Amino acid sequence: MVERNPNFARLQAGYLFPEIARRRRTLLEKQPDAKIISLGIGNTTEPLTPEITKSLVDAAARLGTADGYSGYGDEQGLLALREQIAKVLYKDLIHAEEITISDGAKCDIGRLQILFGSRATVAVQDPAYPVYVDGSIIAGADSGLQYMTCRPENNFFPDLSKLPRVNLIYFCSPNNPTGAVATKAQLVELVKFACRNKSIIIFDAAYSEFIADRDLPRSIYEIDGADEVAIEVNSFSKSIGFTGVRLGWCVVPRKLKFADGTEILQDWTRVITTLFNGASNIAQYGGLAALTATGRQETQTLIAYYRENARLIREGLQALNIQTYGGVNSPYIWAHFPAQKSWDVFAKILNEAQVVTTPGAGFGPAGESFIRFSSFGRKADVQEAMRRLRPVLA
Ligand code: PGU
Repeated sequence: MVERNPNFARLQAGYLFPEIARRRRTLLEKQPDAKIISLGIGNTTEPLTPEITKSLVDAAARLGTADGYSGYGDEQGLLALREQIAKVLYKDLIHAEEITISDGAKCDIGRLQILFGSRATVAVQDPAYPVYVDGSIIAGADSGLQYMTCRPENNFFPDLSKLPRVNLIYFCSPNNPTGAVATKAQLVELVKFACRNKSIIIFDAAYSEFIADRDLPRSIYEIDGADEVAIEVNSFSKSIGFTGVRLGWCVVPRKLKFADGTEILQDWTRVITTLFNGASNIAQYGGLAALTATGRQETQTLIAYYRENARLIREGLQALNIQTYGGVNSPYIWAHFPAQKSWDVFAKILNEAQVVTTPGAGFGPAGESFIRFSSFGRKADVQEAMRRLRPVLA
């Protein structure tokens, strides 16, 4: 018999979102006619936009011709796409050669965990996207895991003076699940802390396109010195609805070095070339189209749609005297239910309103008593969900 990898025994139950899907199925078994609305998982619902759809179709059609066919590409991704990301999204703050194209931010987070291995010490925001903790546990990098509490009392920014020295600091802004966006001053503090402690920040900017406020940083590289201490992951999932198409990227600046002086990019490239054969060529042409002037406009329209949903949820909850956070420069609304258990509130909302949410406790201990509402949904469904919630939460 093969011995089970002991790391798996240390994971808490199943991954959060399949667990929520299981509870939804249980309700459907009991009430097959229930018209369930999901404001749970952050999964996009709106169709791909015209310019991007056309580029995907064209790319697929080219593959059906003798001249246009291509097989494996560069593992790092299409150079044209890397160049456009550097230019359009980073205003050349970083270089194309520092960008690798991937099949999504989650996949890159997993590969980064392979890069740093089981000896890395880790800090995560609490609450946080579960992949940082669960992935660290699977990689065996969870001994001494530090939780950086992020609650309304500290404006969802951790007290770094309490954090011991760690190798890796996962930081997500706009934050999943709290919806908080770090200010420039806060990120300056974070970067200085990482410089002082020789830590590496893994900055997850998957929701950066939701930032409307021009004073808020969209990338960690807007902060001086970040290119010496930070890796950034990002994705086309939420900005252009590529959750199913799959396309993302990772920035590993050349200035980032291991203790022995090796460029981290060198080993990252080794991971990519060994364990990943590159993102879909069709998807990459979709990404290129998203970075044209028309593609950028379409992205803004799509984001505006979800942002309007976020407003409806925020204002709907506030009208019920529920304290909410986020949902302005972020697709997530973080609602507070003091003195209640988040799984209980989740169950009440699911059973009495047939609305799926995400219980805050699923994101870490500091998420207890909070519920995350996702604005990814159809507007009519969001409106209906808010109507149903009124009698249940009033
Ligand atoms: N990073 C953050 C912070 C996320 O919230 C998500 C998706 C991802 C990365 C994944 O990006 P991809 O580029 O699509 O891989 N979070 C969603 C979906 C659930 C999940 O397990 O990824 C959520 O509801 O939190």
